[in-house]
Amino acid sequence: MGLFDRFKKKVQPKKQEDKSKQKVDAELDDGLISIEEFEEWEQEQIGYKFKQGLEKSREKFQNEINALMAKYRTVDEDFFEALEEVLISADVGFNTVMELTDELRKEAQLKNITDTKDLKETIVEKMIEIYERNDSLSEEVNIQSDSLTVVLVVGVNGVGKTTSIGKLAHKYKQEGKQVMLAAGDTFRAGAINQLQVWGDRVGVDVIRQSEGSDPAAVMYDAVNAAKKRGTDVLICDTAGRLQNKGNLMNELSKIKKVIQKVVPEAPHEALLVLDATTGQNALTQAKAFKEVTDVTGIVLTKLDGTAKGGIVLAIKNELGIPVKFVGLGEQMDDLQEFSAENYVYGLFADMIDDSVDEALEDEDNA
Ligand SMILES: Nc1nc2c(ncn2[C@@H]2O[C@H](COP(=O)(O)OP(=O)(O)OP(=O)(O)O)[C@@H](O)[C@H]2O)c(=O)[nH]1
Ligand SMILES: [Mg+2]
Repeated sequence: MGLFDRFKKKVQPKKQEDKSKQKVDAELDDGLISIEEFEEWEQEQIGYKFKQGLEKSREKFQNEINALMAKYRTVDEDFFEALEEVLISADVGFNTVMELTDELRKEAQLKNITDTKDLKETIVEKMIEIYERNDSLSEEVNIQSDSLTVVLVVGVNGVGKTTSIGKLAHKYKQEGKQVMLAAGDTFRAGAINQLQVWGDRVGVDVIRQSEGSDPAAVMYDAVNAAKKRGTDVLICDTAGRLQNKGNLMNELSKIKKVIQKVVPEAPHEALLVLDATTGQNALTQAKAFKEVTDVTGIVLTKLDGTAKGGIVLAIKNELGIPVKFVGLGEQMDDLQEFSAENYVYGLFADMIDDSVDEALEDEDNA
């Protein structure tokens, strides 16, 4: 099934939602549901979250691509070079851009596309294709269904580790799981309290020791407590120091060792948090962390704060680590499981909606 057919399926229920909005409006008189309630419900839709969170990227990307198509009307080498520039400026990553445009060149030739406007859909399709190509990388989060799951969260200072842990705790608690947090960042002043605030907000226990104590000791306590209390998911905060690779490597391997004393197959996930607004620097951090520990997935935060959302493609394609979660805002439910389809929808929503509308109209007229 082609990409746009998949989106058609996605958008059709949305059209029904529009209808239900009319119904909602009708019911308003009866005082059954308020506009606020409807908006709240609308905002809970996941596609909508991606659309909202990627607004900055979408605006920049769509404006630039539209400008490009207005300037270059025929598909030629000048057009491809200008397209490469647009993609690189969106942080898609040099190698990924080259791969993408090479394939677009071939596809244009194969399908005999000469008008740049007719290449729009193909650009979107190729982006998803490149993303999904390396399918051995599962985006699925390794959560045990019947025993303790330990999630270790690592990353440099300020990328959003603690915030993401709070949001993750909220997510799993919402799913009915018993969640516990471990305050493993004993290094930065205030870090333990910051995690405690999240624990209180979400309503989950935080295992902590005093500032400056050994993070491995905190983890050991936490895993034991989690096991004893029958916790489902234990999420561990860590300090984000990369200034000294040797130290970091020692610290992380010590933490892993003590966790494994209690749960041999743990940690089930070692999530590296990267800040999308730092662009290519995020890739450099990921490479450095890959050298010191086994990273099982990426949490890409602050996508809502950048117009360069193309970084997701670069991460997957150039690092070979799956993006498992994305941060799309500062609210508790703004951390979402990553989906290539929702992501690309967020990047091109207006264009996709238009194209799907056209297709639906054609169907209606047929
Ligand atoms: N807009 C936005 N802000 C975010 C997101 N994730 C985190 N932040 C903000 O980023 C800032 C840093 O987040 P923290 O969670 O404290 O980062 P950290 O990695 O734990 O930092 P250290 O403990 O200092 O290493 C906070 O102001 C968060 O609100 C996101 O997805 N979107
Ligand atoms: Mg922190």
